[in-house]
Amino acid sequence: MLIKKPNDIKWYEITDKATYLNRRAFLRSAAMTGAALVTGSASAATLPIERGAKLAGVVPSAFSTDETPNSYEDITTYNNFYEFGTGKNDPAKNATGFQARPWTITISGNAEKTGAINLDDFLAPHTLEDRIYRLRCVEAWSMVIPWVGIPLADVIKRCQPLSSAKYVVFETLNDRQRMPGQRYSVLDWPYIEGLTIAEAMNPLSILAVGVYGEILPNQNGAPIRLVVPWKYGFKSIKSIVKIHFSETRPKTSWEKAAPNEYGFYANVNPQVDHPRWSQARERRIGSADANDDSWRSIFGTSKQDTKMFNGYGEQVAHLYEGLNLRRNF
Ligand SMILES: Nc1nc2c(c(=O)[nH]1)N[C@H]1C(S)=C(S)[C@@H](COP(=O)(O)O)O[C@H]1N2
Ligand SMILES: [Mo]
Repeated sequence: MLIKKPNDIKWYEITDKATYLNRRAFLRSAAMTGAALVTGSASAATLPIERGAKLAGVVPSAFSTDETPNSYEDITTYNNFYEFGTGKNDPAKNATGFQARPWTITISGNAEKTGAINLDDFLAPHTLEDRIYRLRCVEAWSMVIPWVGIPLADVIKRCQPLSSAKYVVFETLNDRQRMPGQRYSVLDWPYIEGLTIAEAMNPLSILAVGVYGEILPNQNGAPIRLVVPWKYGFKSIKSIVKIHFSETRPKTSWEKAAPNEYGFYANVNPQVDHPRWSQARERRIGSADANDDSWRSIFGTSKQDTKMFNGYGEQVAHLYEGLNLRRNF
């Protein structure tokens, strides 16, 4: 075959973003005209590349922090999204052509309302809120991100979980054509995460569909991702296609990969170190020492203290009363 389908393009064949986008645009227009060769340049500039469309009707939230948010640049170029590569800049480069619409979410398990629903219908009953949250990655860096999202509790209530539902399980899209990082067995795909029902119902838990008032960039988990700001970033699963109500606790992706390093709870806790590094401090991306990987910076005092529950203890500490947080890490 002369023309490869877009799906056949491997991300490791991509030399740079512009070439990739041009090729995608070209292939798409070729496909639309029945694979006839289209001359001229199908302009990459016509694609929504750098920034998304503005979201309408977004209201502020009292849960937002007044700390200065990171730049759009920081938030969209320093990412963890292994479905698009393991380097921090890989998702920004490799997710540009990802088509996040149309999108279907399937709700299953122990609930009254289950089934497949398209994203627009899923979101329709909800009011979008600005939620400026701290994000603390287990790798000891942090950011402040102005998300736009909906309270997860409202979604849960609409599903009417049965009393037998103890956990909510989330799954990322499983498609190695569209998510080329899934061709590498760095994790047991699809990416899976979970919360207890009480955690999911906490008012801080949101499903985010935007950043800085605009639709979620692909590298941040388009079109919809979880955000649980008191837990390490890996709990905040991206590009969700399944929400499942379960009686039993799921084995999450990072738990499966390294059970002694990444627990189910993954609450931010400066007193419980990762087996391979301290969690006492964090490096705020964009700050003076953020890109200083020197020994002095890593072990020195220039970094800021990490707070218990990432500073959200007032809202969430009660969820863990009586739980040994060292054992249930
Ligand atoms: N599906 C999926 N979700 C994911 C990840 C991933 O690799 N795949 N990485 C997690 C990690 S480790 C972090 S820190 C956050 C990063 O979110 P951000 O890139 O939007 O800042 O996404 C989380 N959600
Ligand atoms: Mo992370």
